[in-house]
Amino acid sequence: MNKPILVTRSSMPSLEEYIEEIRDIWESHQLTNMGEKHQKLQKELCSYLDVDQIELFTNGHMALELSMQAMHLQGEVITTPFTFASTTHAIVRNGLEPVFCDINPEDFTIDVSKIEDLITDRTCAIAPVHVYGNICDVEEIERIAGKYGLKVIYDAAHTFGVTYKGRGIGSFGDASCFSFHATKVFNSIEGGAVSYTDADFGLELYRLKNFGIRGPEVVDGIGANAKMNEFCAAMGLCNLKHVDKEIEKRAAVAGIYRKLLEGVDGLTLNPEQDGVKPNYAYFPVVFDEKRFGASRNEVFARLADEGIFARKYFYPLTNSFSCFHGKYDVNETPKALYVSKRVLTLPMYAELAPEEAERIGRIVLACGK
Ligand code: T4K
Repeated sequence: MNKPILVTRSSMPSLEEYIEEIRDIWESHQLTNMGEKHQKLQKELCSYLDVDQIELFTNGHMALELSMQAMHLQGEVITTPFTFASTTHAIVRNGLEPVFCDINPEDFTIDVSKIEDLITDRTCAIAPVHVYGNICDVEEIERIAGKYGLKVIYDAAHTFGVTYKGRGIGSFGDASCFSFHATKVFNSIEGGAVSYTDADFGLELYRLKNFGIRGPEVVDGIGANAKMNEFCAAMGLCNLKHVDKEIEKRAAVAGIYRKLLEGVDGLTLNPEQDGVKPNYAYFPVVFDEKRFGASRNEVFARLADEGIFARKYFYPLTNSFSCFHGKYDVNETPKALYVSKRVLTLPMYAELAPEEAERIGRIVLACGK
């Protein structure tokens, strides 16, 4: 029996490299609270992500939640339900009302042609999601936000290193929130960051992640604790050195899948977007059962029989979560509903061997007619 293959596998530096990076922590005893590693990672990430400023966090979720809080938003936020729980929860946990917009079934991001119809006098912001590394229509979102005076907070958890027209994706909108979770293209074990340009917003974010402390004897905000610690920052510093190579290896895996599955009747693959440098974060396939001859769930089960654990990211839709007690209607986002019932993300990580990717692709193919 082959070793199980999971949907992803964390990238890690060599043990020696990590030990070397954390060695001086044993001299400084600075374990957390914006130490040297934190500051260094912050600087290096600004440059890698091609953004003005960033603030580091314990995880991508706190980056999102505290970004919304730092903007002092009130009312409704237009977002999509085809995302991880985090996006919707960040809105609701801020006492804001999510208003769900449908997605484009081609690239899984917010359908910008539907945003304006959802704007009311209570709308304060748009929280679009760059899904699987695909970017939203940032230009149209900027136009709409400008016209109606709305804030834009991008969930950029999946778009580490992605650029659009040569510009870092985190430089669009008022804030872009990245995740550096173990399962992401770039990880700091757990971690996250917000990129932004407005210095006052940055100050507010900093205070929110550190108890609202302004100085040793001044606490003028009611903040949380969401600081990245030095061990996570050290992991980030190590992984950052290898991330370009990792993305290259992911591209090779995507190439193998694409060669086998592209053009097969009933299968829709992730698009290649114009002007975008991709990061190959995920490899989603949408299954049209009638044309392909097998449903998403059948392919999922067949792969599992072979010890291959693909995932149904993102099923169910967040607007169907039981925690919302039926408050939202999934039928208002029919395209998101259609995709969530049919999509499967295949295993994707740098160390996935070409022959394993080939085997996975062939098993998927064999499920069809
Ligand atoms: N917005 C979006 C759009 C997101 O996708 C996410 C996170 C966020 C916001 C929030 O960011 P964070 O607060 O998480 O930084 C995973 C991740 O936990 C989550 O970060 C991610 N999205 C989501 C899409 O996937 P699960 O529950 O599916 O993870 P889990 O534990 O089943 O892991 C998946 C596979 O990854 C495992 O089968 C093996 C591999 N793995 C996992 C871990 C934890 C490793 O190789 N190493 C590990 O340490 O949620």
